[in-house]
Amino acid sequence: MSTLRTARAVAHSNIALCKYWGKRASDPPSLNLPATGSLSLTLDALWTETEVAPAAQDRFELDGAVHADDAARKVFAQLDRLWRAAGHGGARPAAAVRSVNHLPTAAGLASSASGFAALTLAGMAAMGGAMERGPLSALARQGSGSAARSLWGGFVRLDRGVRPDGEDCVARPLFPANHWDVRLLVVQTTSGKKAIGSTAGMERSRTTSPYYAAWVDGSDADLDRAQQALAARDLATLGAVVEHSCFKMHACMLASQPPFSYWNGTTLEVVRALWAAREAGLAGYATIDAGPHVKVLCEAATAPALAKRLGELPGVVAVQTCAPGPDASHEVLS
Ligand code: 2P0
Repeated sequence: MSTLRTARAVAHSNIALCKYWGKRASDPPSLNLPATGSLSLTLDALWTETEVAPAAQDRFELDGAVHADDAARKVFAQLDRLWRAAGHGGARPAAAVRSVNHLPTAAGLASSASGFAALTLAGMAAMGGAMERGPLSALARQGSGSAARSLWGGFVRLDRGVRPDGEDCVARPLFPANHWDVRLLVVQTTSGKKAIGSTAGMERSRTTSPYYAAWVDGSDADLDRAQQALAARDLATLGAVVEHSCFKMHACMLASQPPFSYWNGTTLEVVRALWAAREAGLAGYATIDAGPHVKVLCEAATAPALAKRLGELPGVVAVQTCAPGPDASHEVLS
């Protein structure tokens, strides 16, 4: 088949409980191989829906607006990659990509995980290629590292792998969404423009932070401990690993030259209030990504009280409560 069909996919966002930060050397660099493995929770309330259809020329529409920028270039580079992986030769047919992010308005939450996962599924389905999730995860990773994890629901692990071609750097589901009734509170703090993109931030950490080697060295042990705690549904043990992974990653950024941080003042106030709440018997554990928002892992029963308490802090714009989300899905429409 050298033409495209029309296919649509839905992929949910994910938050890393053990973080990916830094890339290992790869040839070509577009393999996008992580220096650390990661472990994530897929979220029910945040997702991207993407349709790939034949068109007279390439066109990328995101949330109703046509883009011809760096984001569009990355989208079409991903379709080129999928075309080759599907076994087709020659030029890829032109495609219209329409994507809608169902993320809270202006939340400043990353959409690249759900976005590249949905694009990979819809694109491969439109091209008539194999839909096995493992190889698709390796392809999604090349669009964006965190996207490799968004093909599955529940709790997902992405090992860094050792092969130069990255074929063992593929995510896999550890536990389905119904394994454990946890919640992830997305505590949104007011946001300015990001100081530095995450790809550039990772590279600055790798090349200048004296803590980078320690960060990478500790990551496999964190993953194993987190997986064991997940299996046992042991929140205190898992939470300790989650915070350790998060704060090691942010310490690595602070120790870079020049230093950088994604936090604002409220970020730290939320963390301090969370720790105080924990002392008072409301157990929640913080993780923070390449942005100023705080994500809090807690049991379902604790979530309402914790959300209320953190939502009342000055500088907190909103608190969204997310449950474990489902697998990504796709359908071929015509
Ligand atoms: C993560 N982050 O594991 C980590 C934690 C941010 C902090 O993955 O360069 O957009 O496209 O592979 O996946 C954000 O970076 O980076 C990220 P690229 P990505 O979720």
